[in-house]
Amino acid sequence: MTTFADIAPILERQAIELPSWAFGNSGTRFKVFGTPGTPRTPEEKIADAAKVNELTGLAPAVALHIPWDLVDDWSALRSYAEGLGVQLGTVNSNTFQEDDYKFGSLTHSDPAIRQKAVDHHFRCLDVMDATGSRDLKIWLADGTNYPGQDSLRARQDHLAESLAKIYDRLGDDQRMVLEYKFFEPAFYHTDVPDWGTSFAQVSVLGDKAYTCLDTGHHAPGTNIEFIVMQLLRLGKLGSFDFNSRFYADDDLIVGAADPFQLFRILFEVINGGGLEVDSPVQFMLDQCHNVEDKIPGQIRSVLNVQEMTARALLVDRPALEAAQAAHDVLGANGVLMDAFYTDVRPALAEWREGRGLPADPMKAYAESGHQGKLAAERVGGKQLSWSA
Ligand code: LRH
Ligand code: MN
Ligand code: MN
Repeated sequence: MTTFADIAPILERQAIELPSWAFGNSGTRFKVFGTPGTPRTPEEKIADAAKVNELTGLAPAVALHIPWDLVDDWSALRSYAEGLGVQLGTVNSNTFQEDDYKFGSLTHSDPAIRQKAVDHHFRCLDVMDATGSRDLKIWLADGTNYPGQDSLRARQDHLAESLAKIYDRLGDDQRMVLEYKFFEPAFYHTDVPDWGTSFAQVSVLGDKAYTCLDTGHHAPGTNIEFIVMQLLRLGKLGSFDFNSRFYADDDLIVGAADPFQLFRILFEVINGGGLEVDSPVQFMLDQCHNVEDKIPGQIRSVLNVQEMTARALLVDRPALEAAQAAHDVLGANGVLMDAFYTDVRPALAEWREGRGLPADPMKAYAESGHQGKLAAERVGGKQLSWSA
């Protein structure tokens, strides 16, 4: 039997990066609702992320999106973040909001547009040098809407050539992660639609290039934990963008739509060594809070990941292996389900208190009056939206 005391040392080192854009206002193409207290500057987004870390001990870094988080002085932003107890984390490049990129960025047929997109990534690497960030995350909106619109093959070749230029500029301690998504904003094809394409592109680059798996970027019914297992097996799972979805790329709170799927993913992460000290896997959220308050939305999210990690760690592995070896189908399934149905919340609450954290971070935030204080303080200026 695995006990909570056995798994505590692993929980101790769990770290989940928060996306700066989760603290901005967001919505759908129909309406973006404003929330009182929403940040007006990158510094205010970082302060909100630091609050999540203060109450949970789980979120020591904030991911940036360039150009959404542009500042004049990156070293000053870094010192500001460190003063609040958080690091600046993954830098996300953004080549999807300029007219020049209407028909593609790193895959564009025009070499001048491709070079412009490559140069943007070079600027992101400069930012990383100043912020001390390790990872450059590339997600491309590139794709086509109609069969025949462009050459699928030529675009893939352009992508390989552009990525190689960016890879060559990575510092010794820097990495590149290539995120895939099977649709949106392009609807016929996207240039990095699936893990296989990301894997094919990053494997020819070298050891510093990995795949990023965003849980919302798969067709409904996809067995995501299988992909997790395969990428770990191949040594190419670089990072997660966690969120949950009911229909499309909903970016809802991780574990909200399908807690069992999150459990199965984390079970495969553990099996593949993804929680070990030297693991290459970076855990990150990629979410938006359209109608709920953003700070408690992020607190709920990191707690969901922690709770499912604890349950996945509690799987009685010797019992599972014995049942599997005996082809005891229902016995093996039962071992897994026993762990999934274990309520770890009381043990986690006690463990948090032992580390000087609030037993219930959601309650502590609600009772702190912090949300009201932000709403009173953050008047004037322009609230940021998730995409600026
Ligand atoms: C694309 C995506 C990608 C972007 C983020 C804002 O859907 O998941 O990670 O950087 O959303
Ligand atoms: Mn993502
Ligand atoms: Mn997405």
